Amino acid sequence: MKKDSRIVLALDETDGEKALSIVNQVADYIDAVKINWPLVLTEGPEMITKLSKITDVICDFKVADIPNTVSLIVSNSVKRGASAVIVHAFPGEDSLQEAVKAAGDAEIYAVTEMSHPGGKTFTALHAEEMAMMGVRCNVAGFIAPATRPERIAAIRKIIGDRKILSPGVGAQGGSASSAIQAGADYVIVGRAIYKADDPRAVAEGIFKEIKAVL
Ligand code: NUP
Repeated sequence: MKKDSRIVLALDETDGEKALSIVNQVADYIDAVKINWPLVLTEGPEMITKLSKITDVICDFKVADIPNTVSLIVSNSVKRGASAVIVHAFPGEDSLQEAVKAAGDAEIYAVTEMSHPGGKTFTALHAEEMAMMGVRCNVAGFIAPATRPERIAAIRKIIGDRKILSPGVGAQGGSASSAIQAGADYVIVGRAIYKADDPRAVAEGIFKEIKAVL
């Protein structure tokens, strides 16, 4: 994945045509597209392949399962064109190891702490341990919350120069510049861009906001 705009578009728009149009409008302001179940369930997994012809695709399937099932989900996502897959860390070290193995040359990102308020109930309590485990398993990077930039900084201290992708910007109240300043490599932005009247203008605004703090 390139590291230019530092913006990953979370494409949870469920209409395939609209989704593709949004990606084309903002293509030069994003480093990758992240897709999740909403778009895959409406438009099918072919969407992974279609989007991978435009930009890098991160499959945010938050895989949380036994190692064999994790392996099947990750390897099939990569076969369809995913450059990266997001998995949960909490199923444990064997599942995470299997994800990294199944990804091959693609990347695995492990969730440390979720960005919504409920993320504080369980995930936040074990985020540091999950980050350490991710380092042992050699994941490419981690998901840490833009809604709590101090938590990005805490994860950064543990993981060295592995990557941090940070969701929660815009609709969930987090700010792109605060996340980057706290140590995120990329911000993940969904509704603030894909629901905007002018997605390109919003993407450009976030791009400028990030450039101003780099
Ligand atoms: O902790 C997380 N928070 C989060 O919002 C981990 C995630 N993967 N996400 C995803 O990021 C979420 O599923 C959605 O696809 C995107 C954020 O979208 P938005 O709040 O910017 O619309």
